[in-house]
Amino acid sequence: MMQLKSTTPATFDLFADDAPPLPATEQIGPCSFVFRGFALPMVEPLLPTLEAVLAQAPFRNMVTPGGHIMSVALSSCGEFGWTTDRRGYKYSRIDPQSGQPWPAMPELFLKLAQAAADAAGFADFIPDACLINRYIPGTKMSLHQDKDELGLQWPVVSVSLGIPARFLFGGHARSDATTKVPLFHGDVVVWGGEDRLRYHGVMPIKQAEHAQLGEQRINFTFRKAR
Ligand code: MD6
Ligand code: FE
Repeated sequence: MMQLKSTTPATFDLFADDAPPLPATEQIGPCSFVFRGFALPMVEPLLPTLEAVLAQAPFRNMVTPGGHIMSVALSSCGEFGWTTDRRGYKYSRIDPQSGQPWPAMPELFLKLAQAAADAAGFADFIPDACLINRYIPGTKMSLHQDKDELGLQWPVVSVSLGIPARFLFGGHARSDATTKVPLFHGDVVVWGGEDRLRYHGVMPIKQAEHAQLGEQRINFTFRKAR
């Protein structure tokens, strides 16, 4: 059979100004989806809500068990927050920086996570943890699995805001091939079921500026920790 010629040149740049619109939904695994612009209808109230959370639990650069300072700054909201220090990674009810419980998860965050999980086939998702990450140009997140949660039957819902990222979605072994997924302001990725423990990461963020968020990318990841 004749092979179909691709109309996409090898050098095609998804970030170019003249790139065609991305499809509304892309399936990147048996139980994994990218929903383009899913969060856009909620962005306007989402940003001040985020500001209120960050006023209570500001971004901080945590130390990994290996002694490295993470380039991505973190905060959390919900019943549990994710922390790392020289002793290891864990979920805790208390923000070690303030000594207070993490800020409650805003209703709007919950609604967004629930709607995206539902669209991916995971009805009635009630996350108890929302990690909030800030990437500035040059920062990255190495390939890893999200496996500190007990609720592995529930998906991870990841919301991207601000400047673009190139998300890497791999397999169940660190050495497995990865798919590069461009993520833009308002995009939501959901991975669960048999894909829940797939390796993933974020390539170094390119210099860019977003009209509302400036030179940064904010990512929320919702999980069921306990
Ligand atoms: C992303 N984030 O920023 C994907 N995982 O698109 C993550 O995979 C992630 O931001 C664990 C903790 C924080 C994260
Ligand atoms: Fe992750």
